[in-house]
Amino acid sequence: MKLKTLFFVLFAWGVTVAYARELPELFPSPRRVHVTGETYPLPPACALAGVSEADSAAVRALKEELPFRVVSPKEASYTIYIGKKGDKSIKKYARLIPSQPEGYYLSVTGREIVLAGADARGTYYAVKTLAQLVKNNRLPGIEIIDYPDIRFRGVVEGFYGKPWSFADRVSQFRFYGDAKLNTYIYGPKDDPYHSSPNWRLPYPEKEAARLSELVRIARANHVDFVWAVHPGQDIRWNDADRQKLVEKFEAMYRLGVRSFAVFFDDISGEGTDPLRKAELLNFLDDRFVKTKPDVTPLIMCPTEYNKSWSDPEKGYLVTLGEELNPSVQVMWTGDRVISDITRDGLDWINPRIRRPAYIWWNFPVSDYVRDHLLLGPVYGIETDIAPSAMAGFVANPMEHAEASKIAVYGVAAYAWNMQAYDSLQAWNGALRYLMPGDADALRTFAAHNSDPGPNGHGYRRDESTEIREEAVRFVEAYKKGEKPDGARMLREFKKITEAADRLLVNKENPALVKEIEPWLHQFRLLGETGREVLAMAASGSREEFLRKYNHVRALKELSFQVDRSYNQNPYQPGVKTATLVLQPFVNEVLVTAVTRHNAKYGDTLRVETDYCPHRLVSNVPQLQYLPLQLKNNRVLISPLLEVVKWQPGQWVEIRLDRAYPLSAIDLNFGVAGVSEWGKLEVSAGDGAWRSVPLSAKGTLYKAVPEKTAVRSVRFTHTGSGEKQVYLRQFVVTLAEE
Ligand code: LOG
Repeated sequence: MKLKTLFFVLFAWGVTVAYARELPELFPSPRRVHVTGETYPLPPACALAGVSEADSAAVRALKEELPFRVVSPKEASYTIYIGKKGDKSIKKYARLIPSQPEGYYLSVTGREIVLAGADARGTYYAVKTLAQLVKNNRLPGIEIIDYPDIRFRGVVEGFYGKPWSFADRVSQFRFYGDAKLNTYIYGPKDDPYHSSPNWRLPYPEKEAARLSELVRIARANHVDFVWAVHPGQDIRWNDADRQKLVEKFEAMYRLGVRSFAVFFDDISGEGTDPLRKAELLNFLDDRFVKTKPDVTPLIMCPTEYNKSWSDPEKGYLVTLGEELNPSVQVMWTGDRVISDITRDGLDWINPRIRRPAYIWWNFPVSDYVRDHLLLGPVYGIETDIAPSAMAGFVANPMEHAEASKIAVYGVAAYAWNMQAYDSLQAWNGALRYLMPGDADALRTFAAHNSDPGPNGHGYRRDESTEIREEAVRFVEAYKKGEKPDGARMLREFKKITEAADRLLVNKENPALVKEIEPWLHQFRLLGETGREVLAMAASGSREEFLRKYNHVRALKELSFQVDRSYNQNPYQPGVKTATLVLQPFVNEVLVTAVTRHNAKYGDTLRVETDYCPHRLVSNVPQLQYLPLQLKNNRVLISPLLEVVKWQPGQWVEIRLDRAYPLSAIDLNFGVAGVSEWGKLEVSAGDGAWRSVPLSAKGTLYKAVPEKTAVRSVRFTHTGSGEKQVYLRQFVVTLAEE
């Protein structure tokens, strides 16, 4: 039997179960593994064959991760062969190397280690896998054949809000190296030199130097640093702007960048034109990308970057598909802005753009729900999609870089080996990777901080899954007047306080602790509050109840203070935790307990739950599910950063829980001329509407209604044709009564 055939017969056995248990967990899961059952001590001295030719990052990683002494071949009884297909050092093994880019063959025996890549990156990944195999200073006898499903895997730093810091990015690149992620797309919306109008200017010297340093560090971890420009909001389709783009790309090239992207998301006006866009991109592709042999294929993000925003009649995507050079990659977020990635979804988009979509997955990005953390497992990305149906897969993270690694870890596992993807396994792996010593505490925290709460995108996640049914059961029984056993809920709330305390003093991952600290304080208070409301429900005496009641009020006040003190961004300020299951649980038990107590003792204790009694009603699809915020006497719609497409006759209304006198209504749709196509009206709730005049200052509009009480405020598009606006501000201020 030929060596190769023998090898595949061996592989057919798969992982020998008995030894698999001994094997350290490999991440991402290799495609084929055969363990021999032997284990060997790490060689103290060995010869290195192939170092001079092999990829330098791979050799460096090998020396860093495995502590051994290099000796001459004559002295050595052990040899490490390292190299890529075509190299002399690994010639003997060439036939075993998979043909896929970035693939590798790895073997460990009592005499040698072979690290043979399909290319330089493959060699590097072989080393990364080898490092994971070390356990108690021993290595297993093993053979691995491995390669990725998806060609470009990684992260697009494409969110609104505070861009990641230099240190954040350095830490990410090291992590991507470990996770076999090869792509980082730089596109933070709040970098002025990325977007309009300053995309035309070069970076100031200091920032340029930092970016250059980042590019170098990315490369050392085999990560392509893709620099993206976002010129669409003010681009003019003329030669001057074309040249400005080329100049900017040239400047970035001089800083070391070898991969480029052009984003046209979240823009309106001229820049949306697909034909002009294709012309410009082809120009950049022909004149810049293709003239430089070391630059990778150009990536673009269209304006209609998801199915729900695409207008088949106007043929935007089809035009791009037909006109764009075939080598240009086209990004896509799925059926919606924030959405699952499905086989059907790809079957829809790929024929239109005439190429496999490059997935921009909007998870765990939280720029539309900044008061929440999205730390749950990665799911909703289908594993039966043909890998060739996706040109790339990048995740858009939270502005919390370290915390985003939980989700990025899942994406790495998925994109490398979709068939082997196991959502919970990847999640647990991520928690251990981030905090080996406190993984269980981090798990408790993450399990209750995963749903974004109601939001304009209608995107929701599971949360508190392990305790959810128990919470429902308890509340139902308690409301019916039974005395349900609260032991499990009590245990969970204790676990929450313990987890918060441990994480607050954790020293393993200070970056993570710093990012989540406000939420840890909130989480700790939730644990305490949960225990105390359960005590109220179980309380036998009036005195004890009152004591617990007063404590809960104090805890609620403290929680309110955390919410008002930290994370005060102008969009969704504050700090929310466990809002899907546990906060509603606490509130329901509290309300029921107090109501019952009042009835029994004739007391008039009040309960404050922090929910907003007012409602937003709208027939503008993008606004329908936006939550309202209540800030002192101001009721406001959570601002949106995307372009809102508003059709004639469509309206948005803030409906108060009762009629109030108002002191002001403030609107900002990011455009002037609003009163020419829209009208603002108020109603006392009797069905009769009266118009309120608006006074303008730039794009800011203000109305001061007469002092009669108002129940509803609505703005209607009364003009003709679709309007494209930004919902920057819609605030109703209640007057003192
Ligand atoms: C933006 C993105 C933002 C994300 C989530 C794309 C292509 N663009 O609605 O910058 O982080 O949604 O809010 C987007 O997704 N617009």
